[in-house]
Amino acid sequence: MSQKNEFTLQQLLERVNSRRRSGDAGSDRVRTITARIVGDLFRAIDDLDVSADEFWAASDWLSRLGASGQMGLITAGLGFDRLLDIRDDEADRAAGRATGTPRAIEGPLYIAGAPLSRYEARVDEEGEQIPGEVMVMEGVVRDAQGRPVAGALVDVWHANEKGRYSHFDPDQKEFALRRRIETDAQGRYRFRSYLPPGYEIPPVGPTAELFQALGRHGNRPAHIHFLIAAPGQRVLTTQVNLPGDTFIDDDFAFATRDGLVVTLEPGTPAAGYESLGISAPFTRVQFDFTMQVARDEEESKPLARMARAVG
Ligand code: MBD
Ligand code: FE
Repeated sequence: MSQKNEFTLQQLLERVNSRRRSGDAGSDRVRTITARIVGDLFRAIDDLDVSADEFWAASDWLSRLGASGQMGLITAGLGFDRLLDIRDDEADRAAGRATGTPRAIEGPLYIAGAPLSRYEARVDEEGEQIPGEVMVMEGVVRDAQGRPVAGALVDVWHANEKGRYSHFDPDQKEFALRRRIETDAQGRYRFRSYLPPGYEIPPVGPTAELFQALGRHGNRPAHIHFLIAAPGQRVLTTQVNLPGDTFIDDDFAFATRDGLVVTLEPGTPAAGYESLGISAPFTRVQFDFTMQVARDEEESKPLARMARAVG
């Protein structure tokens, strides 16, 4: 009897990874990466003696993960987002590029197109009810030489008092706690909001399921996200952390960076901040951003990761 269709693991893997339709070039890059990942998984299943039940449970979990929209939580929680930052940092060091403000992961909760204003903004909603400690964050966007960058777009977003982000949370208005601020002629920006609490993954869903099984928590320390773009400058994606949070050195997304923990200045007098509706002492946060020179046009495009992925 001929042995045309009976395979060992290795023979099967070779076939899976070498099949192609004649005349259809496809993508060598996709083939290379797919072959590596499938091969690594074949070996993991074999080495760890993964049962059929375990395999199909994992497959079902992945289906539910995709349907739930929580893929971005899992990539962050399993360290992939930080890994990409580590690799970019290494590439910068190897290329001798000025580092400037450390990068920090974008995370899965950015939404493009937030309301835009010049120099200053209220990131929180105006109103009687102030859901946290009043904060003004302000500073200058600088280039690698320390010169102010006028007309930089500072995109800022953070969680509400319950640790939830607008757009994903049906209880918040569109673009709540999301704004874009264009720096003035001196490169300055400032905004009023309130000190946000930390974030916790949804308690029910595929992410919580995996983290439970891993015995891990799903907490991020209090943080504020930034995506800063200016002509000729490399887009800077980063976050600042508020000091004093229990999880500051135990972020489930591994995104805290030593250079990005800000100092709070409580009791700052209101004088000079009236245009932000401030009439009593408040907590000030001072933070300057230093950008890198863009090596090419691509590096200065103000695209978030979703836009990069599809475009
Ligand atoms: C967040 O708020 C966040 O910033 C990241 C990276 C992941 C989940 C929630
Ligand atoms: Fe966040």
